[in-house]
Amino acid sequence: MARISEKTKQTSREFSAGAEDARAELAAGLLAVQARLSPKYFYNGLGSKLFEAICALDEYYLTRVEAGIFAEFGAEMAAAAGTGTVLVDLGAGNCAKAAGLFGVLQPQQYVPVDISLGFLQETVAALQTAFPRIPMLPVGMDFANSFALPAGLRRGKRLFFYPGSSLGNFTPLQAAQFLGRIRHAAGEDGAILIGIDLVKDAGVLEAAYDDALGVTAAFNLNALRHVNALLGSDFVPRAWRHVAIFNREQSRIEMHLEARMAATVRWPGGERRFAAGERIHTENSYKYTQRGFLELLETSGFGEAVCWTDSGEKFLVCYARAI
Ligand code: AVI
Repeated sequence: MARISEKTKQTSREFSAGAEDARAELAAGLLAVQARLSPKYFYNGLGSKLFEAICALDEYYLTRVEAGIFAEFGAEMAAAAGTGTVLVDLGAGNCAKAAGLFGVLQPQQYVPVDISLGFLQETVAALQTAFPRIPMLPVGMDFANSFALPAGLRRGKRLFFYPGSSLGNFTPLQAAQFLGRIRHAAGEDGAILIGIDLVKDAGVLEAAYDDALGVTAAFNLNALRHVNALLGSDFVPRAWRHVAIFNREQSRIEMHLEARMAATVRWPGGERRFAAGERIHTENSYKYTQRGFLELLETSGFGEAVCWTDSGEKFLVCYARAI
């Protein structure tokens, strides 16, 4: 019989404790007066592919417009940030956005950070072949709640890269706390290069989150399949409808799943009855004005910002240094 090492036992205990935590979090969200589901449950295998498809949609201008800003102003960004930085890419995914800036930024080290280390290591292996002179240090970390950079980071100016308006998925308070943690990790001479979506016409925003092909609807509904797999619940995705609305007062797109008819959802140790029309809140995507975003950066310890936008002022990219 094969022996299980102490390390393996510990890892599997940690793993099942993690699964238990996820089940407790999911059940608590489903039983809340206003039922909710964290947007992190969008991203199982299919969900990640659906998100990639969203980024290619006509209506989802964010990715396209941000890429245009990087293409047009990349050299100015490098002039502001300087070359030879330690480039820490938060939520790196396939690393494509940062890799597009390697030419101008010429980092002395590239540190992509993402939840899934396995996927990141595969991506970095391919990237390393294309950029053999840039040392790369992939890090698997759920950086939304805590932040600890590994030993092995080179000395020198740290440039944190956080594109894609991912900050918009935090509440403004969480966003300030998150930026504060980055500021701490950046050190005295560190800086941030960050992309954020801007407030605009509700019709444009709602179309971006409720596209004609129904890809975002599938992305939202797929979270129920993911929850079924994790919690053992019996959600029937067909019985739910995708809803995306712009809440102007809160300056955020809200995504919900709305029960098409009354239904009781059961899982081991719990159940919830949903009335027809009742909703599960699945995501907020906050939209900022340039002024509001600069204030947020300042309250989080970043200043002297230089910002770039597109001709339609849809999206904003800012470089700001630790102050
Ligand atoms: C990842 N995040 C920035 C996306 C957004 O726009 O808030 C997630 C998303 N949700 C629906 N479409 C895209």
